[in-house]
Amino acid sequence: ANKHKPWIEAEYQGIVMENDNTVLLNPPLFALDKDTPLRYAGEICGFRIHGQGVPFEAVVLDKTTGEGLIRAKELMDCEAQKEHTFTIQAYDCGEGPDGANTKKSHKATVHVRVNDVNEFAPVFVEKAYRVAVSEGKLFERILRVEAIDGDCSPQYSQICYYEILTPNTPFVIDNDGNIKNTDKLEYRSEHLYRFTVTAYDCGKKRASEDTLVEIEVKPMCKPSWQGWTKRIEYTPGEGSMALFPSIHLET
Ligand SMILES: [Ca+2]
Ligand SMILES: [Ca+2]
Ligand SMILES: [Ca+2]
Repeated sequence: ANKHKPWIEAEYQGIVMENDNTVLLNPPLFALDKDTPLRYAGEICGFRIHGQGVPFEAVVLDKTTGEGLIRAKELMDCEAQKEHTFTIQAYDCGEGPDGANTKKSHKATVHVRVNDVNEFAPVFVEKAYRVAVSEGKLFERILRVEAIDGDCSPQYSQICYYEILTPNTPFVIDNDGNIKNTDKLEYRSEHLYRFTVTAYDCGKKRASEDTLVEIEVKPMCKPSWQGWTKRIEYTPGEGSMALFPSIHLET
């Protein structure tokens, strides 16, 4: 007779690497049956997975010990789905070879997390950046460049470093992509700076394409007199006349 139903834990945590299908389960999957060592009634014949479109299957490795494993039916894609939750149930072999009167365990919850693989390189939002700044000033920030990354985890999708590749520029970039000048720029010596910048994700994968930054230097306006003309019309006998009524110094 088959007196007892199999027993499994209430909950399991699984980890599967992206692009793989082996699930590491904690705790390991063992279905226990108190009818052991009775043949059939004390043996585990299978696991059943419940849930809609669950891309996992469970197989029995050893009928006698009730050891089983869960594996993905297809290669996992972290970018498509990071976590899968489903339920699993064990059943014994019943009362004979025909599998009559099998008993099922309760349903256990399984959470499987997909671990990210660093497949994507950072990509700059803009192919090139151009900005114009006044000469003679030190700026807190001239512009910000930004790269994004398609991986699913912070480690492999966040940008950890930006780097100016062109040597000897009077600019620095911080880890958020903010660019500032290290020296006051002078229109007389350089009208336009061009340099390339790259980015690395926190897994040290470099951007597939660098971006170009162009910084145009605008001359400061020199102070000059405005509102005067070289020629003045004066009709004799009109008395006094202001020479340049709207003259002012523009800076
Ligand atoms: Ca049993
Ligand atoms: Ca990445
Ligand atoms: Ca990935």
